[in-house]
Amino acid sequence: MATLLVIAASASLFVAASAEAASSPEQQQLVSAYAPILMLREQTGPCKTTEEQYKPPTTVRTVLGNPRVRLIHYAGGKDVTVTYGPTAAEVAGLGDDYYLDLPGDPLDVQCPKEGSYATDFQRLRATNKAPAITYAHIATEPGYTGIVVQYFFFYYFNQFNDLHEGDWEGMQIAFDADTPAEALAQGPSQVALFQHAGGERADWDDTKVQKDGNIRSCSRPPGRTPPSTTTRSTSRTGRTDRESAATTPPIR
Ligand SMILES: [Ca+2]
Repeated sequence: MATLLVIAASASLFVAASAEAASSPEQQQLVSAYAPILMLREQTGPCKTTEEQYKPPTTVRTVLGNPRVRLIHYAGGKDVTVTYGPTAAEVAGLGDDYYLDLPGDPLDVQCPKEGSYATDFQRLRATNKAPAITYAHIATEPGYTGIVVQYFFFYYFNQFNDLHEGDWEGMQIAFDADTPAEALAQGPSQVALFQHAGGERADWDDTKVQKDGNIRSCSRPPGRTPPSTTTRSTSRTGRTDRESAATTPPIR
């Protein structure tokens, strides 16, 4: 099973149709039942790197098809421009000697100058090209029982300890079930959050999953490095927190 759904993360969940979506009602229901509501630090200025400059997580179309983005092939010791505004079909299957080059230099960000990542992203938002989007994927793995619902969040730029163009964060909820209908009936068995090279996993009913009414928060183990984003993920039936060093209150 490999169904790609696209949903919008907002206070009122909206399930958007997409060319990739060929899902059953049970799959849609399962993805929607546990759809996260993200809470991110409020931004008080476009260039404040202690705040979330790249909210909300958005569509990959901020990059794919963007005529200001180049597809580069590193060949013969040189960067060679293949095309501008590459599509998903054009980048699919390429080797690691290809990469996408967004306008700007991650090591020399000159916000709010024209061409900086934050100002570019603000422009995308202002022209309705960066809507709030969560990607959802129902997955199985050969040799393993159960299914998982994965939620992926795409950010135009990563502003944290390391700086890079484009950034994926994510979470998944595991079910000891063979079908989405069974998963809906049984509920989750585990939850995992992941970012960069790290992550955290917990049984859905693990003692460190603290219940607060019908809301549950997954605590961060002592000594863990804070994640790269200021995201708090919430589902209708449970909540998992990703702490942040930022001090501004989160917004939904
Ligand atoms: Ca660049």
